Amino acid sequence: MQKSILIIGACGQIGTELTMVLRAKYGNDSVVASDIREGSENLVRSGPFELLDATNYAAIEDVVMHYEIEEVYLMAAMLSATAEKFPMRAWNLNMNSLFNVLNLAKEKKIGKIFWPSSIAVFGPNTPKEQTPQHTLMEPSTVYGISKQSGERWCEYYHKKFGVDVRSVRYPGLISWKTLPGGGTTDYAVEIYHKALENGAYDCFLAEGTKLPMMYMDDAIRATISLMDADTNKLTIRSSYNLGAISFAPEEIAQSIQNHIPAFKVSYKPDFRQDIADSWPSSIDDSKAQKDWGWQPEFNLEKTTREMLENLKK
Ligand code: AKB
Repeated sequence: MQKSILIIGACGQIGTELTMVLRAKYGNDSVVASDIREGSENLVRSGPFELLDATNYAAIEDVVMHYEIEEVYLMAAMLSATAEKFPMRAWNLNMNSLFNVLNLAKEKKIGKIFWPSSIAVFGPNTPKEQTPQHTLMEPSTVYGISKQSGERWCEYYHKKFGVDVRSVRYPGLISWKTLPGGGTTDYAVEIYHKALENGAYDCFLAEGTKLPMMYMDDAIRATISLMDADTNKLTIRSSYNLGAISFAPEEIAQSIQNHIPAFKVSYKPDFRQDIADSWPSSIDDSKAQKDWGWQPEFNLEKTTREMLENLKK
């Protein structure tokens, strides 16, 4: 099936892989990648690419009209750790970019939106284990507040204006193709790079900090499955809980030591510890399983094998 797709924030950790998977699925010319800066050569050269500021409504509208875009994946965002340093910039980027695409859909200029939320919508008073879909949410970070507000707006635009917006609450994402930037869960990517480069890693989170995580292939599959799902089956228009694996730094370290026995980890928690402490340890994603058949395929061992094999190359 042919359709015209725009990815905003295509050069980031998720956007880079999502663009290539969607190009393989729908054809290179059907998937327009855009970002505020150029990304990898492969991404920029393999199909249409536009320099685009996600906060500029007129610029997005121009691209949408020019390419006759039907679906938008809005992947541009400032993540948790950076957002604590630049609260107003984070709020402006995370909220204005969302309003831009919601309003384009309200005006029927685009048909369907994917917008990523995060486990950061939960806060210190949320039940930590098997965090339910519907529960107490009092996020204590700038990023979490923006994502929770975004969820409310998505649901509102769906109910009030019939906007077809779909979303998941991503856990920490682990990938080898593109580095994450400015998140609290970034340690779970850095640790593999450092294990191979130096045989040692200074972890910025403390032992015992168990967080929900996911290998990127699972995250991309979840995103596309949700976008392909029958609209009548979707019961959540804020954002779906999405789970895969949960581990603490010493557990990922152990899984690396199974391959690199001499690998050493030390723990030097910094300001990101408070952010991590406010987030869940594991996620109940039964709604996503029931509504659109979500099932993860990567456990920690499989993730570690993939990461080490690919990074070694
Ligand atoms: C972050 O750490 O900020 C992100 C997230 C969990 O949304 N990876």
